[in-house]
Amino acid sequence: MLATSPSADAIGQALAEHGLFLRGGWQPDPTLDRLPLLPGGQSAGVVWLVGVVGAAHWASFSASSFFSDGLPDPLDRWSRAVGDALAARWGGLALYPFTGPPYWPFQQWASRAEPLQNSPLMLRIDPVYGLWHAYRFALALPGSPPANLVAPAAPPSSGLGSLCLQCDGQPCLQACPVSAFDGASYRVDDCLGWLQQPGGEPCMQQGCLARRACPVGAAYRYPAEVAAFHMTAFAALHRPVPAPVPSPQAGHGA
Ligand code: B12
Ligand code: SF4
Ligand code: SF4
Repeated sequence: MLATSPSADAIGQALAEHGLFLRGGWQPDPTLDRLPLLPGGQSAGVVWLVGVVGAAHWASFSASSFFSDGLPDPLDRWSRAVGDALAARWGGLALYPFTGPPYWPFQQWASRAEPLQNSPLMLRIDPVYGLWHAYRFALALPGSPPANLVAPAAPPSSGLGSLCLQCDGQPCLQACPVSAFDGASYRVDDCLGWLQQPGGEPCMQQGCLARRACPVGAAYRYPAEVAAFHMTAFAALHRPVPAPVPSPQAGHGA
């Protein structure tokens, strides 16, 4: 078994083949984090977060058999194929954001791995990528974390980060046709109801207009094909129903 986790460079290179990005790592607390034991029976020594940034993964994913085999949940199945193979290579486990409920707290984990901030859309905002990043899996690996693993300052548990507090006019809160976001909550049923109407076409074809209104990381906004893929999955899987909110299993969350 490895004495230390593979270097961030080695992981990043392996991910680059798939258009995925290493977003950072964090050292778990064996008691508090309640992660599963690894295949060797030991506790994870480090957890690396792997995600998409803009549409960098799209060429790899859309060329894979998962994209065109006609079976459900292509992006999640592609993620599993990549994540499980890398976890096996390094003697660890891949954990996924879409398995649940209960869900692994990926946004909390992300804030332990990289300098993210809270946004009014409830998505974590990145200073470079804006709202155009999401997670495909986490690699829980054995061994000690690298010595240079530095935990970022965690965002406050509530309240906006400085990017959003200083944002002129907060256009994300003005852009939704049904005002689904009020800065403190998200009326999912209002959003989903609108997406079923003819007026919801711009959201369906270009992506959430509130998310697109954000000026941060504009260069990383999803192109139409990628946005439409995610919005179709979101709209199909989360039909408006009375509470509770339906499970966002497949294809969700990019
Ligand atoms: C459930 C869920 C939802 C639910 C939210 C229900 C609710 N009101 O809580 C719904 C289905 C609405 C949703 C929607 C979206 N989500 Co979502 N969601 C999740 C999921 C699977 C679980 C969250 C959870 O319960 N965690 C457990 C708790 C203990 O952990 P936590 O870290 O504290 O999680 C809190 C937040 O994640 C929050 N939350 C999660 N998503 C959302 C979305 C909104 C709008 C709100 C209000 C809150 C919210 O609810 C949790 C409880 O407080 C996570 C993946 C994950 N495993 O974290 C993705 C995740 C948070 N979602 C994500 C994304 C991108 C979206 C969408 C933009 C994607 C889409 N188009 O489908 C949409 C937003 C709607 C839109 N108009 O585009 C990303 C966020 C990435 C980031 N930059 O922060 C995640 C991390 C998935 C991923 N693969 O990366 N989501
Ligand atoms: S538009 Fe402004 S307030 Fe909204 S998420 Fe972007 S930076 Fe934050
Ligand atoms: S997808 Fe459209 S309707 Fe839904 S929250 Fe975004 S802007 Fe509003």
